[in-house]
Amino acid sequence: MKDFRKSVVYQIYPKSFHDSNGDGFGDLKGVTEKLDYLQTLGVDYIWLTPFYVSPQRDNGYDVADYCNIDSRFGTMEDFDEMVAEAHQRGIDIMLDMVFNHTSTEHPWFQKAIGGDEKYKNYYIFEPPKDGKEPTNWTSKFGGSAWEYVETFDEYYLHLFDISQADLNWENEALRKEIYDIVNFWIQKGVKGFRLDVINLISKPEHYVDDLEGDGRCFYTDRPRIHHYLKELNRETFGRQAEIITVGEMSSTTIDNCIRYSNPEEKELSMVFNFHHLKVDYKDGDKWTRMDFDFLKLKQIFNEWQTGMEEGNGWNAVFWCNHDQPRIVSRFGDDGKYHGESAKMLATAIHMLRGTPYIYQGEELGMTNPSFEEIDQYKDVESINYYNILLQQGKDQREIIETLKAKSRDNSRTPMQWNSHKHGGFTTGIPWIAVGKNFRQINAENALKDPNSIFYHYQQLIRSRKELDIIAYGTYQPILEEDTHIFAYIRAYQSERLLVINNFFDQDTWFELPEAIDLDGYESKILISNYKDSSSAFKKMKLRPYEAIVYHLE
Ligand code: TEU
Repeated sequence: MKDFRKSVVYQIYPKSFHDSNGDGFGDLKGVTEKLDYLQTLGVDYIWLTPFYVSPQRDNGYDVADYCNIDSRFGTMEDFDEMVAEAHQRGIDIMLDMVFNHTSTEHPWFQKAIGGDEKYKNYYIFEPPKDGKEPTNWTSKFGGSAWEYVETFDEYYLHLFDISQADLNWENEALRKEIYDIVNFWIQKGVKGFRLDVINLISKPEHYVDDLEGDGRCFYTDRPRIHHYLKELNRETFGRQAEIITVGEMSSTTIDNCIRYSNPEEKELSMVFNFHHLKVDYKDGDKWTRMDFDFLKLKQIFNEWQTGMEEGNGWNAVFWCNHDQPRIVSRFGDDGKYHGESAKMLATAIHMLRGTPYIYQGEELGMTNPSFEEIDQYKDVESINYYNILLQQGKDQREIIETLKAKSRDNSRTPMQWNSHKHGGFTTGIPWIAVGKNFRQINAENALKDPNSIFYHYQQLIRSRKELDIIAYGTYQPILEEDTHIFAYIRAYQSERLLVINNFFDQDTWFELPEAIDLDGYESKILISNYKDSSSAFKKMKLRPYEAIVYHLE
């Protein structure tokens, strides 16, 4: 049985991964065709974002049928073939389950607005207050979180798009439907689940205005959430020890994440949190531009690493996903030090205590595409905010500059396979444009170059299999005040790992603090991103974005 702490998960956004039939839209057969590539990389699981029947307003996070495959992605036969072919290569499948909301095209919602009380109770309908929305809460994608339904003179809640209606988890019949869906996929051989914004499902009994914020304090990590997760676990994946789960936790806390992921609580295997990816938000607002705050980034990692370790919780560790800009363009350098910085960022994350997640193309150092025109953007959130910022009177060019840095489409451009037209993603017209640098940055080039970012990732993954310390070691931050270096020590039995990362494009000096006693160890370099890194670890000059991991025995 696989140990999720020794595993690495690779995230696939099927729509942008590989198109097998030339319709410009990636599909499941396209995934199957690329399994050899993933086996070469060495990953244990692939997490596929939703490919279920959906109107695609939010690229599949608006599900209209949880147990069938959207024809754009293929058929159930294609799915079965993908699972079988993946298993043959030692790769298991993790599915993305969106249970905070459904599409308004889901038959449940259609019956609900048709007046069927049973299904109306699957959702959250509230009467108007003073002739207006029940509360002042805002949607994560902009605008009110409530949409009016004239026939009932009531509003339904949607924390995301208008077409994503929030489900009522208080309703036992709804919960039962959800367990049936999870069990359906378990029977089909799925070995993992990623649960979309799962910490938002516990809603309040009474709906009131949020006088200080957007409403999130009323539905984030609320008390019933732990009850729901325990029940979900008991009724579905908890019955099979080998199934792993990861919860996507929005605006969460360490204390809650310990409860979500401590094995004794019987909720989930691990959790995503996003605090480290908000260090380039000015005053907490995503739609601003600012250099990342390096000391804050370190502080957040250190708090989460030590906090989760103390509570016996488990983090999913990551830089990239389909909602985040490309990390090399964000905290690295997508120009002069492209290779060095991409490898450094990979090293910094993979050596942490937690299960690493790699987002498609990250292993190639794919960059933000710098789309200049609004019609190149496809994401509902980006388009909504473009309009909101325009209405606020912001300059159109300025808004595009912000989208270039912040849009979720930055990570959704097609996977760059080779230097053929559209990067080898499709023989048709891709649904979203391919990054302009696909002739240099692509999988074919990476596989030919022994020095590529790809092989650095491969080595990090292999090391995790070979050395228990990477999975099981404790975490100790060092040089917490250093303004250039992110460094830490992992310890396991009599072994140590010393992990040193220069996050900037200048030379800087590393010196092991005197209080840290690493005398008497034999040291060797486990991995580094320069050919001739110093083998002495106590004091050294680090070059731009240099990353070195010493294994001490
Ligand atoms: O995302 C949850 C979420 O709140 C964010 O990642 C959000 O996209 C971002 O903070 C907005 O700035 C999950 C999915 O990953 C995302 O793709 C979906 O759109 C969303 O849930 C709704 O299902």
